[in-house]
Amino acid sequence: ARPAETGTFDAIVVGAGFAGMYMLHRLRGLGFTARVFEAGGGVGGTWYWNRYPGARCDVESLQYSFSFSEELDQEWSWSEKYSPQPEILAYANHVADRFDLRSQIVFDTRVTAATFDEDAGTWLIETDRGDRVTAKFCIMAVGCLSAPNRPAFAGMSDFRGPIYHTGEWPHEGVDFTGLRVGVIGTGSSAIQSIPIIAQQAEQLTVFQRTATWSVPAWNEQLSAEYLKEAKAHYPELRAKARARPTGFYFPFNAQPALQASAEERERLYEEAWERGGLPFLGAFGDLLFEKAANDTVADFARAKIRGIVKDPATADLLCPQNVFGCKRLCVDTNYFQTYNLPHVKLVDVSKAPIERFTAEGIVVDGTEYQFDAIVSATGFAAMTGSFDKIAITGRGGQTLAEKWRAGPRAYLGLASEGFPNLFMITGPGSPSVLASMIQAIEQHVDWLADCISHMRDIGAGTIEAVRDDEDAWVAHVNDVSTVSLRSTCSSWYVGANIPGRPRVFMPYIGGFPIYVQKCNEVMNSGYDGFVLAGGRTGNAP
Ligand code: NA7
Repeated sequence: ARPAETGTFDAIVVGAGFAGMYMLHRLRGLGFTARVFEAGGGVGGTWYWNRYPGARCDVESLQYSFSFSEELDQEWSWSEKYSPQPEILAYANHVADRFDLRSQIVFDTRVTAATFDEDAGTWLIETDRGDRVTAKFCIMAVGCLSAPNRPAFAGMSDFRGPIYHTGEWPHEGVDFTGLRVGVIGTGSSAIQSIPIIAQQAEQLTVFQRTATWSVPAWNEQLSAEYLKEAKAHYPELRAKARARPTGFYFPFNAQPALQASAEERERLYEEAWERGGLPFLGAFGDLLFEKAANDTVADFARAKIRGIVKDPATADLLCPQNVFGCKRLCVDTNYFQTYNLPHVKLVDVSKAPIERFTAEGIVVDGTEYQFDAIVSATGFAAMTGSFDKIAITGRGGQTLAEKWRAGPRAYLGLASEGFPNLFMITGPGSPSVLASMIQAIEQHVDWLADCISHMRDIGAGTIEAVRDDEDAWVAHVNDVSTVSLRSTCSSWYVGANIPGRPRVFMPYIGGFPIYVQKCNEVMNSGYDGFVLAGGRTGNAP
C-alpha cells in the first residue's frame, strides 16, 4: 500500500481520461500544482475500461485525437480510419509519456468525496485509499459515459456463469469459443461486439428492447500515402472541424430532403451510405429537424436492413420504428449480416421484458434461454452518473445530488451555483457528447486554464456561477433541444435509459461554434454570469 496523500495543491483533477490528462498538462504549463486521482490502473478513461471485442471509436481517428500539439499530430500515425480500442489506449499512453504526466497521476484510486470549506475557500478531496488533500480548485474530468448502467434483473445472482458489462471488460479478454452466449442490449457497444462474439460463440442470442439505426462504417486501413497527405493539411482539417456544429468535419449537404425529388433523395442517400458512418447524417440538412424528412431517410435505412437480413421476421424486428438518429446513430461492421448466421438468434423484449435470470440463463415470456455467459451491453448512466458516485458538498452543506435531483443544472456545463471553484469538463449543458468529444474537452480545458490563470492575475479567491444566469442557460439548453427531433425519444441523452431518472435533455444541441462563441464572450466580458470574490478567504456571495 502507498502512503496516503495529505498535501495542498492548486488543483485536484478527478479522472485521467483525455480530459484529465489535458487539464493536468495545461495546469502544469501555467505553473500550478496539481494531482490527478484516477480509479483505473492507467490513463485513457473510456478507452481504459471499454475493452469489449470490437470496441472502436465512431468518429474518424484523424479527428478523434488531441489537436493542441501540432508535433503530436505529426508524430502519431493511426492505422485505421476508425481505430480499435487498443490503439486509442496506446495513444492515451503515448500522450501521458510524451508530456510526462504520470508522475502527477495517482492510479487505482477513486475519489469518494469533495467538500467545500467556506472559510478557507478550498476543497477537501477524499479517496477510497485514505487520501485527504486540499485544493483551491476541484476539476471533475469524470467522463460522460463512464458509470455503467446495470439493470437489476430478478435472480441475477442465481446465474451460474459469468456476467460481463461491456464498459468494464476483463483486461485479459474473454474467449467465447464453444459457449452459448446471451447479449442484452443493441446500442453501440452491442452492435460493435455482436459480430465478433458471433465468430466465437457456439450459439448467440441477442435480447433487443429497441431496434437500433446503424450505418456501415466501411472501416479501412489508412495507407502511408493517405496519412502523409492528411498530415500535410492537418491544421486546415482541425480548423474546418471546429467550425462545424458537431466539432468534426464531414461533407454536409444543407439542402432540405423534402426539396429534392424522390430519385435525387435515393441517389444522395445511396452516396451517403457508401461513405458510411456518422457522416451519413450529412446527406440532407433537415433530417434531424423535420419529421417528414426523417421519414424518408428512415424508409431508406429500413429497406437496407431488409435487403441484408434474409429472414423476414428477424428483419422486421431489426427495423427501428422511431426517428432515425434520435438515439445516437450506430456505426457497424457486419451487424445486420450477423443475423443471417444459423447460430445467431434475436429475441424481442420490447413487449415482454426480461422476466428474470435463473441458474441456467434468462427467462422471457415464460421461455428459458440457456447460456454459459451473459454480456450486459446496457450502457451507462450518461452525463451525471459519475457525479452521483461522489459525495460533492458545496456552500451551506448543499450536495450536488440534491441540487440535481430534478435534472442537472450547470452554467455552460462548466460550473454549478453553490459550488464555488468546482469545475466540470464536458458537464451537462455543454455540447460534449453531441460534439467530437476530444475537441469539446480541449475547448473546456483551455477555457478553464484561462479562467484559473486570470483569477491568479487578479488575486481572486473564488469563482461561482450566478443562479439567474445558470437558470437562463439551463432553460436555453432545454429550449434549443426541442427544435431537434433528438429530444423526442427515450435515449440516454435524456436519461430515459434508466428507470426513475428525470427526463431532461442534457447535452447542448445548439452547435459547437455557437457554444464556443458564448464561452469566449463570457471570458472576454470578465466572466459575465459568474461572481469572482477576492482574497484567500473570500466567499462568493
Ligand atoms: P446504449 O446506447 O445506452 O445501449 C444500451 C442498450 O441496452 C440499449 O439497446 C438498451 O435498450 C438496452 N437496455 C438497457 N437496459 C435494458 C433492460 N433493462 N432490458 C433490456 N435492454 C436494456 O449504451 P452503449 O454502451 O451501447 O453505447 C453508449 C454510447 O457509447 C454510444 O451511444 C456511443 O456514443 C458510445 P433501449 O434502447 O434503452 O430500449
